[in-house]
Amino acid sequence: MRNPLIGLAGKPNVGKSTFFSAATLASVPIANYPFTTVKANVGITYVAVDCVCREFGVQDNPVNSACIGGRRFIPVKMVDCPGLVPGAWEGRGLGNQFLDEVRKADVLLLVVDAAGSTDMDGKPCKPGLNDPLQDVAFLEKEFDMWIFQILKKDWDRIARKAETLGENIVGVLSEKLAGLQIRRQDVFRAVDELGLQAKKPTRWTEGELQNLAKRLRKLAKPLLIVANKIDLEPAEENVARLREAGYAVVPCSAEAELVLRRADEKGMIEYKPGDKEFKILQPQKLTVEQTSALRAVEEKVLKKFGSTGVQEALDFALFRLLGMVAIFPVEDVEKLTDHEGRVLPDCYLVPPDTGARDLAGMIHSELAETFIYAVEAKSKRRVGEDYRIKHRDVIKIVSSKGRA
Ligand SMILES: Nc1nc2c(ncn2[C@@H]2O[C@H](COP(=O)(O)OP(=O)(O)O)[C@@H](O)[C@H]2O)c(=O)[nH]1
Ligand SMILES: [Mg+2]
Repeated sequence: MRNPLIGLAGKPNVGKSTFFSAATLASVPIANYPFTTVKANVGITYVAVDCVCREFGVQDNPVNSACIGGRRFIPVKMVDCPGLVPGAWEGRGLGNQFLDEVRKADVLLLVVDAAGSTDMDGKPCKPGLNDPLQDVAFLEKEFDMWIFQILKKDWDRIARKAETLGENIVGVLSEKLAGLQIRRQDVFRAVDELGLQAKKPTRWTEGELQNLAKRLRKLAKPLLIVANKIDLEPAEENVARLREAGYAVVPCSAEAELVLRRADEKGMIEYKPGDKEFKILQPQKLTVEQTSALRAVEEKVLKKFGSTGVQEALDFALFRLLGMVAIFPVEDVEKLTDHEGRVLPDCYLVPPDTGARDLAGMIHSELAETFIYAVEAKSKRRVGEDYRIKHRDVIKIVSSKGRA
């Protein structure tokens, strides 16, 4: 089953790497490591859902994920992309390298310095001097121009060939854009919404190609604004301005999350990602500096914003923007166990509108072919292949083969 990839993008110095370090700090040890090769800038982070263990009143034995205080943490991959500067699409800065990383992402966390303490090129400046709204505008333009440039390359030849051979332009474009995680259904929708289906591809104007690029980017790379550095004074007003402009925004302090996770890792505090508070375990063991750093996080971030925003941003990206559905497969719907008797061992993420047979195929291709029906454990109801998997469903697949 293909797990989604979260891309961290933004200007230099806005806090992407801090966010990455905090989010990938292994506070959640998992036995069954699902990813093999991991590059330096690719890490494992977790999205969290309310586990079903409490609803069923059982003690679970998580395998592919972790259950902490009733929250189930599910691993997903995240890539920290090199910083983007204006003109990256033309190769400025680390432009090409950047775009090569972002190509594979399914959803983007656009990290901005909400305190306005970094200039357009990512150099530190006095807080409040830079406008994060302008950053968002330039970053969106970079993405759009990048896709536009790919579309435009060889366009005349491709358009002529498609017309001559009577090929469907949606198919041709989908092939061209496949490496960017742009799906055929996105291409179809974008072409349709712009009324381009009725027009010969050789007649599509440059402006129409630009609009198409923009539309495709919005469909295929949904983005969440991570308004970072909210611990600094001018940030709060900018968060409001970003929201007024219609963006999905999560206020965030990556640095605060890093402080908390490191303190938790060392056993100084008890803190679970996403929490609105933490507990100091052994106050006498903390230095004065450590205590004051923790108090600052409490006062400037947690009390004001309800959390550091790191976990919230990850969860928002996967569950709200991508509409992913968390599902617990089991073999025994009474005991909620797998074939080894482990209770609610796994939690998987599946795309929206996944059907019961699709799910069977994601678990094991053979299971889709021999699928008979499924059982939804909360209602103990038998459901057919077209049943749409719901968020936090517990599902048993029944097949003619019987699964090994
Ligand atoms: N005040 C504040 N500074 C932060 C925060 N997150 C990151 N920084 C600082 O911003 C600077 C750039 O961070 P870094 O993660 O390297 O940014 P990147 O270039 O986007 O990867 C560093 O000095 C960080 O300590 C935050 O939440 N609050
Ligand atoms: Mg960095």
